[in-house]
Amino acid sequence: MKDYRVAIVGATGMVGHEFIKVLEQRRFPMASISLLASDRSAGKKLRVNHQEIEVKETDPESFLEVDIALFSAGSETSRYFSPIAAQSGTVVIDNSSAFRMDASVPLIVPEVNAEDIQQHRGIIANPNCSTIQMVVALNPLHKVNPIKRIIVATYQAVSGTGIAAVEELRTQAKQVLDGQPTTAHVYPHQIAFNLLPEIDVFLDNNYTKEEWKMVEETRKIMHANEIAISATCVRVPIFVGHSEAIHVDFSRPISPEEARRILTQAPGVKIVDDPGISLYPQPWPAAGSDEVFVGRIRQDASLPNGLAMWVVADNLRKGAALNAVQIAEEMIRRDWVRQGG
Ligand code: NAP
Ligand code: 3JN
Repeated sequence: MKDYRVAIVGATGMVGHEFIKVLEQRRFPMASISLLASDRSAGKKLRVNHQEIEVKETDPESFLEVDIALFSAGSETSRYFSPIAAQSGTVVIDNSSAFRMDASVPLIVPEVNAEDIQQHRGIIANPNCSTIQMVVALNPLHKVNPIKRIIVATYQAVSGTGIAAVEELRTQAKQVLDGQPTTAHVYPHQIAFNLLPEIDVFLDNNYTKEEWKMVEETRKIMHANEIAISATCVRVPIFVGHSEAIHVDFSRPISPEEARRILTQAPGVKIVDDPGISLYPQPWPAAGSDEVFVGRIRQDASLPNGLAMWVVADNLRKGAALNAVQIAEEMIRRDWVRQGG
C-alpha cells in the first residue's frame, strides 16, 4: 500500500478540523501531513493520529513535497495557491467556489461523476455543501427517469459559515435566554431563534450566490444543462447539518415506492422514512454521519410526475471534508496520484 504526502490548507478552520477527523477515521494512507493556515495561526499545534503537528503559514514553497493538497481556506487563498501547488505536481482538491465552474476543472461528487476526475489538470473542485447532498439523492432517480425541474428550499447550519458563526450563534442564544440584547457580527441580523433567507451575496437576478451555485453546480455535476432549477437558501440556528425540502418534476410518473426502491440501492444514501412513527431525517442525529439521509418521500400533489422529499446531511462531512477525501480515495484507487513519500 502506497502512502501519500498530504497538506491541509485552512487546517485551523471548521472544515480543516473535519479534514483531520475524516483522514484519521478513514485511516487515509499518509506518509506525512502538513497543516497550513495564515500567519495568524502559524506556530499553533494540532493533533493528528496522536501526534502534535505545528501549523505553518501557507507560502509558495509549502507544496514542493506534497502529493495531495486539501484546500479549505476560502476562494481567494485557493485562487492564489492552487495553481502554484498544481504546478509543482501536487493534486489539489479545492473546497472553495474559485474553480467550480471553470470548464477545465472537474467538479466531483464521487457517487455521481467519479469518471470526470480523469480530465483534471491538477485541480479538482469540491462542490458546495447544499449541492452535494441534493445530487447524491437525485442523480440515482434522474438516471432512471430524467428530471425536468427541481424546486429546493434549504435550511443551512451556521457551521457552513465557519468558526466565527458557530461562536456567534452560541453567544447570541445565551444572550437571548438571559434576556440580554444581542449584537450581530457575522450575519446581517441576529441568527439565534431566527431565520435568514440570505446566504452569500445577492446577485443582479435577486437570487443569492449560494442559490445560484446550487443551480449551476447541479447541472455541471449531473451533465444536465436542461434541468430547470430554482433554490431558496435559508440560514437556520442549527450548529451542524443542512436540510433540504426538494420538489422534483420527472419526465414520467414515478411512485414514492419506486423512488424508495432506487434510493435504497444508491451509494451514499440512507432512507429514513416511516411517518407513522415520526421517522424522518433530522440534522441533530445526522451530525457526525457520512450518509445523505432521505425521507418524507411522497407524491407531489401539485404535479402528475412529481415527488417531494426531505434530505439531510452533515454539511462539514459529506458537504465538505468527507467528499473531498472520497475524491482523493477514488484517485488513489485508480492509481491517478503521484506518490513521492
Ligand atoms: P473558517 O472556520 O473560518 O476557517 C478558515 C480557514 O482558512 C482557517 O484555517 C484560516 O486560517 C484559513 N485562512 C484564512 N485566510 C488564509 C490565508 N490567507 N492563507 C491560508 N489560510 C487562510 O472557515 P471554514 O468553514 O473552515 O471554511 C473555509 C472555506 O472552505 C470557505 O471559505 C469555503 O471556501 C470552503 N467551504 C466549503 C464548503 C462547501 O460547501 N464545500 C463548506 C464550508 C466551507 P487562520 O486560522 O490562520 O485564520
Ligand atoms: O454557507 C454554507 O452553508 C456553505 C458555505 C460555503 C462557502 C462559504 C464561504 C465561501 C463557500 C462555498 O463553498 O461556496 C465559499 C466559497 O468558496 O465561495
